[in-house]
Amino acid sequence: MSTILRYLTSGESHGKGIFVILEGIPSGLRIQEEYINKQLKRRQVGYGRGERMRIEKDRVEILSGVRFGKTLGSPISLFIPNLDFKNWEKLMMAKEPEEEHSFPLFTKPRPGHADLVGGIKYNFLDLRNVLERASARETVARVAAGAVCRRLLEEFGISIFSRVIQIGEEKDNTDWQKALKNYERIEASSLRCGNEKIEERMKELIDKAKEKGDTLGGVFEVVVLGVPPGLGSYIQWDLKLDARLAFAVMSIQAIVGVEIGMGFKCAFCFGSEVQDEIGYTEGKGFYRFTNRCGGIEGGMTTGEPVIIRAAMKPISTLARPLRSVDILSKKEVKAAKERSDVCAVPAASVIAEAVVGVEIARAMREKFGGDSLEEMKRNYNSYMEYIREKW
Ligand code: EPS
Repeated sequence: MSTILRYLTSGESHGKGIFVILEGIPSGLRIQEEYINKQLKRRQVGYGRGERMRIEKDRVEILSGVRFGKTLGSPISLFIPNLDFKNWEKLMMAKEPEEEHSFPLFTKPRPGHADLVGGIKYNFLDLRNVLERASARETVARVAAGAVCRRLLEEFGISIFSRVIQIGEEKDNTDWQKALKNYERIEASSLRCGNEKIEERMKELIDKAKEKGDTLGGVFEVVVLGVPPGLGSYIQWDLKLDARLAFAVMSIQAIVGVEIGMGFKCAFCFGSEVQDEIGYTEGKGFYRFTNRCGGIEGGMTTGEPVIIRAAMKPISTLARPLRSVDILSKKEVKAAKERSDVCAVPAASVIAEAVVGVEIARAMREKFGGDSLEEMKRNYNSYMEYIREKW
């Protein structure tokens, strides 16, 4: 995978804040804090979110890489303060405490969380040192970086959408084309669900899980429109765009499966039911009769919409905790009970939009290069013209 566009995040869940350095955005791209904030806000909403979201009002500060509203081509650093830090200062300060102060150790690892293995690996008896960084609070940074990439993609007519298609057993079978026609509803829905009745049933499921002290996962779908053909490549394993998208989405906390297009269903169908037949008309050029492959063939975009779905497992912090073992006493205990969300699938779908945006932006930068946006556009336009004229 090329490093033409990359980002690094840092920050602990209850530390001072979350940081990201994004490198590889060409110069001359208009970007404002408000644009990023809009995306940060979309990540914060969602039925089933816990108390923390009432405390945080995520707002970004652009620290570098932008001057007079336009990118400089230099690394862009973004900072999002944790408003909850003021309640955690004593527990999360960077400097050594001046006087002895005692604080409770986190010693009861939660099954499914990074707590236990993280403690073993990094040699911590206070598992807070693990959970602070393993926490999905980190995803605020990905959404911030993704927002800048989304802004870049807009310049090329590329847009990214997402919706929730399943919570627990409750499914929305509407196909994406129909669902996108009603995208305002999805944006306004606290579950990012396009269907009011299904949404109600999903909410009931979440309420039931909450009553039982349990949590719920689900499935979301991300759609990318406007991608040119030929992003990614078949020539080397780590250049394949489907693999890169899967990696990016899988890296989001609690994601356990990713599929592209028909995905797993392909395994149960005949080839004739899976492949997308090719057509050609003068003027329009080559096209597909269907888009079962989800816009990617041979690790490259076909020019059709890119369709990605991912499964999120139920959050591992349970109000009615599961069995665990205290790492100090080695005695059986109930796992630690932290304040947490019951369901965060809608937030995960917005985070997935962001990481998909980064991958598509990177693939665009690989294909069209350019140190300035103008140069990148020139290269893009000449490629599109070549396709129109020759293909
Ligand atoms: C999280 C636990 C909760 C979530 C958090 C992710 O935080 P807290 O422990 O402070 O209640 O709210 O998500 C966010 C803070 C966020 O911004 O999404 C976890 O353990 O992963």
